[in-house]
Amino acid sequence: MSTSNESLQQWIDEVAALTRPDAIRWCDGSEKEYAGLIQQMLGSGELLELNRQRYPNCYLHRSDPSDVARVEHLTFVCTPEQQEAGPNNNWMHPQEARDQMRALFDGCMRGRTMYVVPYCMGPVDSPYSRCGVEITDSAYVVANMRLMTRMGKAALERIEREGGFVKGLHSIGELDPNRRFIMHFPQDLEIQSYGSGYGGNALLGKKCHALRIASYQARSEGWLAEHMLLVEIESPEGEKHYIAAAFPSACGKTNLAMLIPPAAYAGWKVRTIGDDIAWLHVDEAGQLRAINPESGYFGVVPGTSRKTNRNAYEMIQHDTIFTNVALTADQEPWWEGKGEGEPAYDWKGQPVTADRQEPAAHPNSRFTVAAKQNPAYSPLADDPAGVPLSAIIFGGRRREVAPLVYEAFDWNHGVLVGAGVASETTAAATGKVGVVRRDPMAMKPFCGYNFADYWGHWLSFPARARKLPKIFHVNWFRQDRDGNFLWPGFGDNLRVLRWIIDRCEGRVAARETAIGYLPAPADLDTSGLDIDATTLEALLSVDKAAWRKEISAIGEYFQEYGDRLPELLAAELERVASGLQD
Ligand code: SAT
Ligand code: MN
Repeated sequence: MSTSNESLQQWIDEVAALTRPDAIRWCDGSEKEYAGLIQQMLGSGELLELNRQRYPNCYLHRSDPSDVARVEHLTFVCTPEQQEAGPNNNWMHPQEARDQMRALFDGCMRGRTMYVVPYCMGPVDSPYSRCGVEITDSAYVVANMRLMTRMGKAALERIEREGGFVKGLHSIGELDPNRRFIMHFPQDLEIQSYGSGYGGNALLGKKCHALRIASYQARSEGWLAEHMLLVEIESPEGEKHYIAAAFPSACGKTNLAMLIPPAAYAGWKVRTIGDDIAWLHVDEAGQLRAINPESGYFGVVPGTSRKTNRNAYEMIQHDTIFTNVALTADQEPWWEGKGEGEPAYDWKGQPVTADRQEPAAHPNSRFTVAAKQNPAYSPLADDPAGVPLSAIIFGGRRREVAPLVYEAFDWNHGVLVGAGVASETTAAATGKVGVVRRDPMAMKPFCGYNFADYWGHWLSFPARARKLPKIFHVNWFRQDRDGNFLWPGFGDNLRVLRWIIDRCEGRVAARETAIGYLPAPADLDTSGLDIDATTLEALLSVDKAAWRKEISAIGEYFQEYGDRLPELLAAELERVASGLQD
């Protein structure tokens, strides 16, 4: 196979000359091709077949134990000027990065097959979608890309029609952490990733393209590429709302996107449009609309049970690739919080002992599954026009300070709310877990340019759009002194979404506070919940002293951005700070 797109053909030839693969294989995205790759990986040991009766067409992949999460310290944005990448990114000069990567890629595919994977992020017929080609020497990456993106023939046809595409070059290399880099060249719409086979490091359509490169591209083209789930909520009366929500990795985006209404909410319907990434565009009528550029989910497995997320639990019973979960004695996948079965082998394949200290499944073990397997899948995920947004929600994992929910005064204040997001770190990236860090718009690891310029871009939307969604902040993770969660979370989060929707419709009042509008306890529906007045008060109040500290911490954080920080954002911070004085 070859292509009529000359720049694509030339790039493939150059990469082949550098990496020296034994064979080159174009991927067409067909069922047959996927089946063949699975057979090949079963033969090579890259995949293990799971219990065929209980988990048909499900496979387990065990990563190299040093390669189980994104590596932020090895991820770089390579722009000519360091200031373009900003203090939020690791930076390297493009030439230096290219030289370094060239040395790594030199001859790295000897004895291997080089796969050429054309893909489209977003519905193939949507004007909002963008294409890319990933070249990789990993069959596991190809199989995952087929589940996560619209991969193959149709994508290649669009590339040949349109011309432009993002170039992503990937090799697992030697899986040596000392020879591992994920480099982005936003000006050239190019990604180079070496030495990791894991998720966001290796499936280049996801974080590398759909967030880092896309955010850069979106800025110059007037749209936004965001780390957001997309969910459709339908009331018993048939009123529909579309909500986008940004939370850091492993903070419950997938659970919220697939929420099962609690018993008290019979007749409400919640459908998933996306669980990780949203691209936001202003349409011709001036309305902000969103598409999910992905077509599958790469979700955290531990904690997924019939009780916590029945939709996710059901969708991963068949045709799923599991990565780094544990195994039962009869070859079923097992993880902490599954609620059934017992592990016999841990994620490394070692027999599990009764006195084990470590979890049997890796805390960042993942499922890869096609979105259509989700019982709550919304066909609107395939709509080229996307969905009109009613609300944008920001959130993080905070033991204290942030109330259960509050609404920003207006869009510009909402940008401050997003820019001020902080969250405890999780196992989705290597490093310490549970440390509070600033994670603006949940984009800290994913924004492809200087955050100051990114906030400026967000602040440009009132001038671009006639109808913008309202902005909210939520925190499902408040704890008491003994570490108990104050809010039940999961399905009951619909109660909070209901307040949000009522605010969008102007149906419910709110208490004005210095940080934004909060629900009066009586306006948040807690009927049937076992939650006392004191707890509710704690969830819905603003501790001024704690917030003065919070605002001053945000101010300190903003100082890293120097005079590049938009004045409007500094003014919003000032406004909130002065409201907290009295
Ligand atoms: O590894 S991924 O980046 O794909 C998942 C995540 O961290 O959100
Ligand atoms: Mn994510």
